[in-house]
Amino acid sequence: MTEQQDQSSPKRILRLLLVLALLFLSLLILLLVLQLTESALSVWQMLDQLSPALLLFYAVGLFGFSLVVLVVSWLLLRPTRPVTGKKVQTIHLPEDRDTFEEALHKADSKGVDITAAHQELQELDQRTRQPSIYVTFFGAVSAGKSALIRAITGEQAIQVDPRTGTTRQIAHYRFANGEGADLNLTDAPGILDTNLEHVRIAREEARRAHLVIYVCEGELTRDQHRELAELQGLQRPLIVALNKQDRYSEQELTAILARLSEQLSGIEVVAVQAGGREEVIRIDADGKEQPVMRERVARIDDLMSAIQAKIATELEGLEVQLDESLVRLGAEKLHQATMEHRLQEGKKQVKQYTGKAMIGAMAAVSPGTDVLIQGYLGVQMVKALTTLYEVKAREVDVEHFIDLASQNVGKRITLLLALTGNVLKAFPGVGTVTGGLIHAVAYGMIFESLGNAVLKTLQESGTLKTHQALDYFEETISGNLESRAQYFARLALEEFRRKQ
Ligand SMILES: Nc1nc2c(ncn2[C@@H]2O[C@H](COP(=O)(O)OP(=O)(O)OP(=O)(O)O)[C@@H](O)[C@H]2O)c(=O)[nH]1
Ligand SMILES: [Mg+2]
Repeated sequence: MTEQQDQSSPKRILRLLLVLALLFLSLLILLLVLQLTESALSVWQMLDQLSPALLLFYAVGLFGFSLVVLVVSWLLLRPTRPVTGKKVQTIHLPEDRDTFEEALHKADSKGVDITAAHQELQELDQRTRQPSIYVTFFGAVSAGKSALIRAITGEQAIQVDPRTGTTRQIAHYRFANGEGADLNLTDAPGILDTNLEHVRIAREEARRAHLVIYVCEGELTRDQHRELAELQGLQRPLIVALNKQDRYSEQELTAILARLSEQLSGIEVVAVQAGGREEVIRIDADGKEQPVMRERVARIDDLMSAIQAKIATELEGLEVQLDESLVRLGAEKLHQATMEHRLQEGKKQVKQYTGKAMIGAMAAVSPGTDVLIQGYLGVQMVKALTTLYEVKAREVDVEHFIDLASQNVGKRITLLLALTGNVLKAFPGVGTVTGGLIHAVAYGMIFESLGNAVLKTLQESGTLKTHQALDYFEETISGNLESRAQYFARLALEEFRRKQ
């Protein structure tokens, strides 16, 4: 027999078995169908003989039963919210200038660093006082933002350069040509730059403008589309300026403009030519050719008309949008500062309670009393943290949370005590280690983990999510055991020696 035949015979047997199983299964299904049909027919005959009242009773019963099955299935299968995993916190931001100012004072009195947020309020007040309309030039590096402002204002000091990232800071240029409103033209660093600080500066400035001119030099890339969508999402009034029109033939330009207008429905798109410098060949009187640099002609009329038309028709709307945008920017900064302040304060609290728990464990007079002390301290620590995050008391059951956390601790305390005992023994100069010292180290680790776990969920979701906090606690309590035990052993020993 050949090798090939050898391999194919087990396959054939397998296929044969499969066919037999299929036949058997089909027969079984057929029998089942027949059986069901028979039962259905007999039920139908039975129902046919029933009185109408009984028939109705039967139908209602059947309907009720199906409904219960459906509801139970839905309850079992409905998508549940994950207990762990980051949850985006909804931030309640003040809606107008005065509420924002109030929020600033409140945060200031609590010790939050409000400098950055307060600057936005000052900026808002300054821009409201001035009659100028703030127009920010925003777009990719080297799109020609600075060149456009130079072409409009004639300001020769503005740096224009083919190298990317020329503009690094915000610069304002006043422009009044007697027609319409005075403009304050803002030059911003380019976005889509490798320097993320430049990008941050530009994005923030766009949020401080009455009107944003999005400068591009061709069709938009995916990143540029995303950036524009973000600006639209922030309700920034926009005009798109397609710069460097000299690079395109008339047909090309018409086609690009049409595509841009189609993609950016609702946003006005105009073609411009900021100018810049170009190389031309000059022919001398004696016919000699020589390359020279000259300023390219600027074509900015369409953009200027679009800006003035927008201001003329939408001035009130632009002002309202600017106020809202600046309040929102300031409020976001205040929120960040508040979260940072809470985190730092929270870390301090966790450290303090960890210290107290360690001292409590060392001072415990009889076995078991430490657990009572720690339970009390645990509740106090979590309450202090939730108060810091302004979580409403009715939203959380701290005692229940500590009960659950204690059960978790109970499961691993023997292991923790054994580990800390070993770690402590390894310290030079420690003779026989006392039980209090071992407990102090273990509780140091427990409190630090628990406190940080609670802090993490508060920071992420603004409230105490019991299951999430317990998950985090579980994660951190068992991580880096050795080095954490050593750290707390050092602390406990210092305290122990100080007391002695
Ligand atoms: N062909 C052509 N080149 C232009 C035009 N406008 C600007 N440029 C050139 O584009 C380059 C970049 O111009 P900038 O004004 O520095 O660009 P920017 O957007 O301010 O760049 P960053 O400050 O780096 O973000 C320069 O070399 C300009 O000469 C134009 O209308 N046509
Ligand atoms: Mg520039």
